[in-house]
Amino acid sequence: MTSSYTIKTLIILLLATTFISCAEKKQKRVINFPKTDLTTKNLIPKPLKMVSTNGGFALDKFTAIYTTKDTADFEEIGLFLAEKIKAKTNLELPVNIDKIENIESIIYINKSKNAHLDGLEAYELNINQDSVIITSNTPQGAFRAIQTFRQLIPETSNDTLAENKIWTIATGQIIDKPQFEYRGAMLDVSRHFFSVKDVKKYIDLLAYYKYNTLHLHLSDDQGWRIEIKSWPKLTEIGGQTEVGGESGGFYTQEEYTDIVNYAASQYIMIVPEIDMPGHTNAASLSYPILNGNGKTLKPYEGMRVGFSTFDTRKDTVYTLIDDVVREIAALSPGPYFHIGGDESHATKKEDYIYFVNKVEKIVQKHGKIMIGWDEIASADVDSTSISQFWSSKENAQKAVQKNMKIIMSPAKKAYLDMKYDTQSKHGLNWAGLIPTDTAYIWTPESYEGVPLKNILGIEAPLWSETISNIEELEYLAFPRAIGYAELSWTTQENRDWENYKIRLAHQKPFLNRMKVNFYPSPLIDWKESEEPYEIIIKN
Ligand code: TNX
Repeated sequence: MTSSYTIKTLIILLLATTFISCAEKKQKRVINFPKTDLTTKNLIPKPLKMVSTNGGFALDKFTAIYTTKDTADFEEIGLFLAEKIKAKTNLELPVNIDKIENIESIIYINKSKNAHLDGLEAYELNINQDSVIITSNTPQGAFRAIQTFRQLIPETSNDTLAENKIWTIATGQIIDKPQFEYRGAMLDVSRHFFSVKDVKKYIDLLAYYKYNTLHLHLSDDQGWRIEIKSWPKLTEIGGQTEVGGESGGFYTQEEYTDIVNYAASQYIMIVPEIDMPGHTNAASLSYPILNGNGKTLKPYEGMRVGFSTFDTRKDTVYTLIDDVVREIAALSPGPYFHIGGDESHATKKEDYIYFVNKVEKIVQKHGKIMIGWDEIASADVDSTSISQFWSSKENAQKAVQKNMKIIMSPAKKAYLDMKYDTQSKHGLNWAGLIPTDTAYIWTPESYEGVPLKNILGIEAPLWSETISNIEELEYLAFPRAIGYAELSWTTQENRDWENYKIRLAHQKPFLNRMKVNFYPSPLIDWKESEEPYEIIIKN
């Protein structure tokens, strides 16, 4: 036990005695809860360990939130929780307010070395009769714990007393940490552009299910989506098109930074991707000197891939890439820069290898770790670079031989843009149909012979050829993205489709409240809000 742990324990005890004595002065009320069971709550992703103590914690207007104050992060997490509690229950809970008259229970977000677990995102949640104690050594862990707590708050209160509504939280202990350190979703903002507002909503939903990464596919044949100050035509020309001839669009550097900061406030990192040397029609249209396929350039608003390439033997190409990586890297605090590298069918093999080798050095020069689609493993890449497995088992094996880490995104299982079934309103089917159960029932830990030790995590890509607004995005992403959250957080022994299916069914009230246009998969017996607990209050 560290000394800071002891001090914090004392603070808690002090708070506890103070609020109990306040409560005594104003006549302590007694609440009789029915028997609860924390272990059967509909949490996604399912936590590592749960113990039920069968009692109740009353979340109501007499609850206050306290946090460790020596670091601003924890206080912000407390404010985030207060905001989410307000949105769900309309309760306005004070955060770190000294005056604690009328307080009967506390939620304490405590920065401390966890007694049971370590790891960047590990946390412990202890729910007692009068206190909820969240413990983590990091703000990441505390933030993930808050998501668990949000999910434990019932959608409806007991309505026996309209004056003092109580949301009963089952008591017990949760000890939790993720299986994989990289838990991502990818959004293609190139084939169709999505506004900052849409991206923020997606971030809110991903954060609720403990994702920690959003990869943005910022360039492709159909559009270049991020302002590059040193090469302005990339957006002035390359940003004006999208699939189907609609209007295109791009993020200014300020808007991109706004997305990065918004994501960071929910402990989500943005991984920027500039796809090259193929998928570069929009870039070459903006600066024709980059073009390497020898054909006349035209704006491209179709869906076919594999026809474009940079001229890998021109210095100007690398000058541009150096500037692009430099400008984007400076705006992206995360460790990664994604260079695409997929489906470069118009690039000769030796040119492709030459290109990837050179670009890897540029990415490293700007202080980032390179990620690329699985094809990059055919170049002489470093073991520190990361391969994203989407289709080729052979490429995945090459990455393993090079001792690279791999992000698992196999198209047949993890592509959010595949149709659910033949009736699906949006989506493609080249990798097969992916109904909600197929998306969940696979084992990333041992998929296609990739050893667990090489797996950095899982990412679910959402390509946007067939979707152009947030409703369509939500239709393809939900509910499947919820399953990928569990696959990447929860260990294999704690996963089970029959059990998951029930927990998923109970996500409907949340998805409705968030106005998510999810696909109501017929495989799921979707549930409305549960009946609130019958509780008896004696004053
Ligand atoms: C393949 S996956 C692609 C994308 C398409 C997607 C459509 C990958 C690395 N390349 O360019 O948008 O299929 O599902």
